Amino acid sequence: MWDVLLLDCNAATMLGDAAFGAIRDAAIGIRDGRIAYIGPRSGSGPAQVKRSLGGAWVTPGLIDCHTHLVFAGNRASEWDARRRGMSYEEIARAGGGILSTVRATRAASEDELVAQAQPRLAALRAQGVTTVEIKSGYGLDTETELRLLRAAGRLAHDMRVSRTFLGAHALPPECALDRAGYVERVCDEMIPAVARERLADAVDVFCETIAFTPAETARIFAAARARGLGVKVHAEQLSNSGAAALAAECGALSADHLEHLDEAGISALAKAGSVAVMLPAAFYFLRESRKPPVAALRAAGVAMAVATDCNPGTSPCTSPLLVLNMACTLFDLTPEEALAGMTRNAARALGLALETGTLEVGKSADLAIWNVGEPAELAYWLGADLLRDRYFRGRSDNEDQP
Ligand code: DI6
Ligand code: FE
Repeated sequence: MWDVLLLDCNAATMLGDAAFGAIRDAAIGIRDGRIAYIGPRSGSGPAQVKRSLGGAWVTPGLIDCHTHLVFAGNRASEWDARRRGMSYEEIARAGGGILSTVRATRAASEDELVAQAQPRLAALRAQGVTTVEIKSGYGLDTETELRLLRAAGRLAHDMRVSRTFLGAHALPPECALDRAGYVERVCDEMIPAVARERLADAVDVFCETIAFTPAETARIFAAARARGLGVKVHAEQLSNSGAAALAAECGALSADHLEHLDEAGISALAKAGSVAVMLPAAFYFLRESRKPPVAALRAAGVAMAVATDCNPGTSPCTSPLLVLNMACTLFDLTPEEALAGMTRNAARALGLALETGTLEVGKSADLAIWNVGEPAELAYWLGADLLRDRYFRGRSDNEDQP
């Protein structure tokens, strides 16, 4: 006997040979928060509650596997300066950019950080997100970095939150003349504290000419590995530094951005099984022109994920559905690749592939239910309100409904 049986629906399981792993006229049985049955209606059994979905499509709950959702303030004025001709690098070198958000974030309490992040998280939820990754990186000192991760942990209501420590996001102003000293603090003070208090699952580094070098990145990855934390990297966004290959060799869960990724980087990701995370909203917002090598990644069999990169500087985006469209329109993914990038492959990028990301018996019943005629419409409409319901661990957002 199942707790809930969903009927009159089509399921995009994101598994198997059919496009989107589709099962038409499907039934989904849920027991103890997990998927207990997914298949044709004819194979389903008794349940305490039956819900008819009126022909809607059910997909895995969306997974936004790369965000910087917790921060204070915003950078609308900086965006305006860029619009008038200043570059992101120029703003960063002039002490703006990430460091202006760091100033606002250091001045904010944990409660304020939670309160400011909540509407952004609500926007993701309203578009079917059931798992979100949240990075620190706007504190750049031990106390504020830990505060950001604690605030992120408090957002885990009706939503799975995977936390990533990104202390190596920028050099803090007080360490401007002591790069080595800051990297040492990240490795010897911050990562041990994060691991001790179990405040993050992984460690990320912004490896870029305006941030950290490959040698510094390697050192930080070694410290993360030594504490049993996963690694991921912001790589080849504005230039090619070989960071994706470096991360792959450390067994990275993912390498993210990748506009300037080269052949060596592609083979390294393929060999390691690391996920390539596409962030088209940042590409759009920075008016970049160089696209990530999607065709070569596809040919090499590298799994691709897609995420919002929600952050105040380069991607103030809280719309995963818009990002699905951008992945197709700007980066040439197919609608099916884009959706796999926000479900199955995004779960892999977070090390959560056994728990969520596909509609499969045994996985958490994390579902998004959509008012669309075909799943490709999820990547097609711009700004439409498509979500009918969402289940997290078997619980509907409209739990009162019959
Ligand atoms: N890459 C990005 O796109 C963001 N961080 C990063 O490492 C930008 C963050 C910001 O500008 O606030
Ligand atoms: Fe980012």
